[in-house]
Amino acid sequence: MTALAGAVAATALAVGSLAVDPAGAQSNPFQRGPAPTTTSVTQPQGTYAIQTQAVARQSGFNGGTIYYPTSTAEGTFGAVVATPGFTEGQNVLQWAGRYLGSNGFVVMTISTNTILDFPTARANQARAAMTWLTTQSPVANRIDRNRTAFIGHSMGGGASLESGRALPDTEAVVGFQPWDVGQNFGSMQVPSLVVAAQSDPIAPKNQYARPFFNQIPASAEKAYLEITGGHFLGTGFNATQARSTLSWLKRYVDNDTRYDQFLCPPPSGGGIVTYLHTCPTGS
Ligand code: 9J3
Repeated sequence: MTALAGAVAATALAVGSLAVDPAGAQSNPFQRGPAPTTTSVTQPQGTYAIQTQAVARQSGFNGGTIYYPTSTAEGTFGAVVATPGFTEGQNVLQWAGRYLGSNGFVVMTISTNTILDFPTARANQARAAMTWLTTQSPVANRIDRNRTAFIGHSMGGGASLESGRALPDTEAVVGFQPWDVGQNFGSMQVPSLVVAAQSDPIAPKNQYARPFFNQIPASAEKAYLEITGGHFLGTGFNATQARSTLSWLKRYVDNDTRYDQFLCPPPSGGGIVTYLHTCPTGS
């Protein structure tokens, strides 16, 4: 179900126990954490204390690391599976585990079955990992399994787009310098953020990120963020890339419109070369 439908369902089930704001209006049941500021969203660490847990190889994927908020006081969190690129280990997405986990998501970075797997194999593994994370993992009860997202670098970014296309009930996808072959994302229904690097000879933006963005229909909601830098931008913390990633996930996984300010009007500065978007606003 979409996050919006989930909100309606959750509201119908949980009415009476939900927090109310001082004005008496019902608050967003998926909102987590304090209101963001222009400073907070560009820090490598958010406000939640997090714990990490190593995951051994499982059926369908090669294990990984879970980053999750220690607190259960606010209820469950959305789930994010993060997939690395060709020859890369899960460590390249440690920054995303720490940043997104400490901002209120349960994140699992995964290792792929072999480091040479191509994007479709990576996508299959990411979806297996999401199923395991949300139903069988030690943190499954900390997760709202109706609120999921896929992110990844390079072939892991292409894999994330493939997973979103395959699972239209996914809330959001983010691809960092995505790379893939033989794909068309014209049937995408999931809000998708595509992050390109300006100087990337491995996944040149005009061959990969930009056509992927163009293929995704505007009805899905989409953005193309091009930043100065090279192919490995997605393998470490970059404040501009992180801010847009967090805002995209908060907006679509958590319905959190407090982050609209970082999506529309579009961000500028911080190395942004081009930002194309469907400019989502409101709830
Ligand atoms: O995952 C990636 O960094 C994609 C790179 C790539 O050039 O694959 C070529 C086979």
